Amino acid sequence: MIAQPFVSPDDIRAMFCSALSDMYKKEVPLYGDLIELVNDVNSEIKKVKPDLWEIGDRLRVERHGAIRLGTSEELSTISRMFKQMGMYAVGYYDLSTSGVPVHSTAFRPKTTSSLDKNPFRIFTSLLRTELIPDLNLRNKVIEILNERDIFHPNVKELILKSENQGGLNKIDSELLIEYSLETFKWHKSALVDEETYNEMKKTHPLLADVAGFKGPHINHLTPRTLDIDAVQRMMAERGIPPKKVIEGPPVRECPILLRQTSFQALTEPINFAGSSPGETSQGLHRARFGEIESRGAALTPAGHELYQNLMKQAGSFTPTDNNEIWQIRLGKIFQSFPDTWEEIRKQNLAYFKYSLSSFAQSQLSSSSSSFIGKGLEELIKDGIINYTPIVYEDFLPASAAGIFQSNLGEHVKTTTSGLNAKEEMESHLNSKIQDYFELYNEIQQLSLDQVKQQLIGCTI
Ligand code: OOG
Ligand code: NI
Repeated sequence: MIAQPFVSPDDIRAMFCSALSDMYKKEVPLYGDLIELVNDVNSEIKKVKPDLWEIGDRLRVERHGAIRLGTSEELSTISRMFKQMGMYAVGYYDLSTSGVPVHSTAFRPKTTSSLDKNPFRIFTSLLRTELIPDLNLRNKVIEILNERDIFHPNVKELILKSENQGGLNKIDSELLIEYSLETFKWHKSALVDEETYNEMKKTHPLLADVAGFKGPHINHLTPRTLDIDAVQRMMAERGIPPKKVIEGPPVRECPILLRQTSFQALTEPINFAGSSPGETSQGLHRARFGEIESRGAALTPAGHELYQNLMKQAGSFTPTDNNEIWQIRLGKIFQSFPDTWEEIRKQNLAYFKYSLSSFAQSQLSSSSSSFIGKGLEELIKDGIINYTPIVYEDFLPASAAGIFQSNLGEHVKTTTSGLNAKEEMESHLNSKIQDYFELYNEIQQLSLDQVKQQLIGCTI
């Protein structure tokens, strides 16, 4: 028998992303409407601005999703599952500082070629049961979570098989996707009875969402748009109720980081587990929504610091604000964040990819000596080297907390504790969480090294 070749993890991720998106479209038809709206807006923008730096082939398939897990064992298995799809833990987000009792990471591809192929990411939060103040409830939640198994047995077998043999063939890859969807699907039947559900919800709606169900249903998927302000305006016109405000920085000539908005979470009917066999009662649950994002340049630590300081100056969105007022306020404050790529680069606020200009390429064979002795700045000035911003592939903790809050409703904010939470998460992932600044820096440095190779003799 001829051995079948292994499918590349990048291809498995692309298949998984599209299967998950198809499943969610069926489960939440409004998400399908949102995708249509985003595709319409993106096609218009592409017509008017064909040279936009952020347009790539990946745009039509680009998504992120989010799940909320209950135990470290779940996190551990899911990280092994995502690894088969070329997704690794990048970035640590402690949301307990914003009053949400979880900490999170994002599983995503890391290399430029994998990102170009399909940048699918899943924002993955883990409930921190130690932040549940009532001890009885805390123990009850832990017990419920320890009893459930969110993975289909075939998934666990396939992960092991892939780990042992170094990959999966086509048939196994398809099976992995088929059975992994089981983990992310919606369960109309709650795992707990009405009383337990209400007790958890009263303490924090997140508890009910995580421990109240059989699995970590995907709670949103997010396509990427080239004009989030247009999508925000048009959502209401198309009967998609928008969130009040766009999270993140204001609209700019040079987009930075991440801007996000969503439609309000649906109120969905659920069946509680009966307290005696065969008996059920019904209730309503709010968790699932659709989100839109626009991505800009990845900022350096200095850029992030400036961003955070400016956001602090803006204060917080109050109930009397609306998106327009808020965006105008932000726009004014962000005047002190440079808005040309040249200035942003000179002040080292963002990461860039460097390449040889076509002019330089044509000169290479004839007179490469003319580059000798020149530094990066001079070569850029002379039109020898071009640069483009690197897209921000990650998340913003304050925006994430805003998204959580807007979709969970009002609740008591839990307090934070536990200094070593990140290390603890890493111990369950069996690896360090990748620092995203390091990743962007590597991509930037690699591009510089390549240019240097091409221009041997200059002193970049
Ligand atoms: C995750 C919210 C975070 C984002 O885009 O910032 C997120 C959640 O609600 O579970 O997806
Ligand atoms: Ni999101």
